[in-house]
Amino acid sequence: MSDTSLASQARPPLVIEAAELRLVRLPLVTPFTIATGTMHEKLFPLLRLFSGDHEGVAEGVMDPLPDYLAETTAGAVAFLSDVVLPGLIGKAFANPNALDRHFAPWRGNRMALATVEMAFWDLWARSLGLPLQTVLGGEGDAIDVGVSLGIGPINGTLDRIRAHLDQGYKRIKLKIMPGHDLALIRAAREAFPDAHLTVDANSSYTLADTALFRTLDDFNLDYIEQPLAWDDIHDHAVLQARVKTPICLDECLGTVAQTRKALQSDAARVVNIKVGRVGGHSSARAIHDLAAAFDVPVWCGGMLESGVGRAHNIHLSTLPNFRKPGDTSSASRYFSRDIVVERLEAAGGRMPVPKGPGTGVTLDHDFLATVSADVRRFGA
Ligand code: OSB
Ligand code: MG
Repeated sequence: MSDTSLASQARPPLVIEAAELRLVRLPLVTPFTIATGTMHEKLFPLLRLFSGDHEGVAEGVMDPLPDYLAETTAGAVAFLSDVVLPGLIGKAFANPNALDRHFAPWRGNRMALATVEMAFWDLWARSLGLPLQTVLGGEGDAIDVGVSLGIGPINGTLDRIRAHLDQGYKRIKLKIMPGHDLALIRAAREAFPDAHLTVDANSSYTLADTALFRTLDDFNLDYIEQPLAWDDIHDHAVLQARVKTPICLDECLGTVAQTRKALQSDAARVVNIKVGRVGGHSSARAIHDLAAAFDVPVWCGGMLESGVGRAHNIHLSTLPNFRKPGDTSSASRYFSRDIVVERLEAAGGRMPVPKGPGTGVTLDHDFLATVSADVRRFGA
């Protein structure tokens, strides 16, 4: 077994010499509608950290409005620019866990802090000349992937399901909300009796909708993702006791401690891990290990990431308890042009892991310049 223990790396600590933060705006090929609204473009902070000849890159997954979780793009950019990044310049960290300790006093802001943490993992892996998956403890050169389909007319959704199954995607996740649920699920199951189907409600129901979720037990769904309030683990435990279909939590799980409470109370029999949502790779890995101890499978969620975040997600997904297909589908489904040179495309429902040190992807600087705003430098 290769030694990935952080403490054993007898190397000088990495000094964060400089940082660069910018806003990137990419139009979406297909508008994406979920219970809370429709996205037409992806606006995200892109962070580069520099040390010697090496660079690490990550993107923030918070949204412009606090309608998925509480963080916002504007809030994150202010927090990173005014507080976090100035405090990091010139500081040395032996490994990514040391960075976690630096952030420990701060509450919330998991997505903002994850942006820094993930960029540092990339930087650190590149400085060691190792793929991100290797330093995270994963292996394998491809991962299973599914797709997440937004809300739309039923007939069009059935066509999209068929097209993605034909491409080999291993699981279809359908977004639902009150008034857009049973008829869609019934039609999808009738048309595709053997497909791995799941639904994601993005917190749009309450326990008053228990009868609907009991009905869904008839449709052989792999799981029901985040049916109830974004901050209510307890009610999900109550619902899980009332239905047979496994409940999967997304929004509710921001920390390892929250995940422990969910697993101990049987509020989640499947766990969606989004690296950004949980504060970075260290926390994602701890949640992965905790879920494994409960024999609960995890899968990697997505936030319509560019190739930068997508590559981070793919590397993480090579850890062994990622036992269900993730949302990390082909970049071309989201963007007509990506900000990385490498094309992150799935084939036959398998997404190849980008090769080389760190995330294995390289910024396309010429294109990036045309979609960037508000570029800020910190340090040298
Ligand atoms: O709940 O998983 C979610 C996108 C934006 C906000 C929340 C969610 C999603 C997705 C998209 O489902 C997953 C993807 O294709 O990246
Ligand atoms: Mg979700």
